[in-house]
Parts: sequence; structure tokens; C-alpha cells
Amino acid sequence: MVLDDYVHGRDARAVLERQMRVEGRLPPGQSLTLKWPVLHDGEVPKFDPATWDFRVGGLVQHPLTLSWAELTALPRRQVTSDFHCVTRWSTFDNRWEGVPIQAVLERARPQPEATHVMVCGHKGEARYGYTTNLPLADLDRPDVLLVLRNHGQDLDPEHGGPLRLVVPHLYAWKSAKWVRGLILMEADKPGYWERAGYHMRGDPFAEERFG
Ligand SMILES: Nc1nc2c(c(=O)[nH]1)N[C@H]1C(S)=C(S)[C@@H](COP(=O)(O)O)O[C@H]1N2
Ligand SMILES: [Mo]
Repeated sequence: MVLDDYVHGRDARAVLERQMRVEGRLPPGQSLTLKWPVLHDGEVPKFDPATWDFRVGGLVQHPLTLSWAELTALPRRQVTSDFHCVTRWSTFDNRWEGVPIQAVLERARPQPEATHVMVCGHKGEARYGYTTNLPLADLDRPDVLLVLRNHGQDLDPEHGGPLRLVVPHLYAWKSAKWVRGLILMEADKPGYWERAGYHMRGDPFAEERFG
């Protein structure tokens, strides 16, 4: 801390928050948390690698069903990115490791008419019970990962382990935990929270909280 922070009684959290604001990384209406809150609807699902699969369907040239062994054999990438929840907390410099979504999209080959994607994940044991929609252009980016590890450790089940999506540039409800598939679509369609009034795109820097 610098002398000015000491004199004004600012704690480490407030100092880091101000730093992120100065760097233009704190979206409007957000505050920095040093914790990683757990937020989801439904129970944490059980994971069985023998029956788990990841499906890509809808408007693709090659529909995919990947087993756990096939998914985890795909190339991996590390990305450090920020995470913004619409309930107004943000975390910074999260170190993720996972399969780039582009590696999956390359294999499935979206048809030219595909403009939007429905991401499907668990709500409790219902494997497609949580859904969230986004434009294909927001998914098809090098920093979007199917995350297996965080800060060098297997992703905690309560944070979506063994596999979650992370879309760093949109609000965190787009980052489906326990993700199980993608449906490529020719039009936008609301997912779980979007049907309840959340924004169809959810850019935190534009404060696209509600539709
Ligand atoms: N399957 C599933 N994924 C989900 C949710 C959920 O309810 N179910 N909640 C979303 C919301 S609103 C947020 S803020 C983040 C929270 O992720 P975390 O618990 O790892 O912080 O997960 C997102 N992904
Ligand atoms: Mo959230």
C-alpha cells in the first residue's frame, strides 16, 4: 500500500479494486471480491466418467458426441481472465486451463446459417436443465474455454467441475457449470436466466444486465 492508501484507511481489497478501475478492467456497477463465491441453481451433480458425454448438435456439419476420454484428449490452453457476476461481484486474473471451444467448433463445423448457440449444462441431475444463449461470435473466440482446471488444480465440483464453460467477456451466467453440450441455432432463443429477464447478450462493460 502506498502512503495515501494508509492515510485513508483503504484495505487491500479497496486498493486492488481501484487499480482495476484505473486499468479499465472493473465494469460499471461491479466491485472486486477476493473470494470466489459459489452461485448456482440446483444441487451439484454427480460425475460418472463412464456415462458422461459432451454433445454438439443443431446446425453443424458434423454432430459430435465426445466421451470423457475424447474430450480430455483434445488440445488444451491456459487463459488468465476476469469474471463478472451480474449480482455485482468481479474476480480478476483467474488462471484457467481447458479445451479451447474453437477446438470443438472446428471439429463440429457450424453451418453458415448458424448465428447463435444454446449452451446446455446440468441443473442437478438434469444434464440439460441449465441453458444459456449467446451469439456464435461471442463463443467462437480464443479466450473461451471448456475449463478443467483453475489455478493449477482440477476444477472444484461446486464451481462446475469436472467441466464448465468460461466466457470471460460476458456476465458469468453465460459461463455454464457442468456443461454437457452446445446447440447451434439460426436465430437467438432465450435460455434459463434469459427467460427470467436477463439480457440476451450480457456485456458487463455495457451493463447489459436485464433485457
Ligand atoms: N449449470 C449452471 N451453471 C451456472 C449457473 C447455474 O445456476 N447452473 N449459474 C451461473 C451464474 S449466475 C454465475 S455467477 C456463475 C457462478 O460461478 P461460480 O459459482 O463458479 O462462481 O455460474 C453460472 N453458471
Ligand atoms: Mo451470476
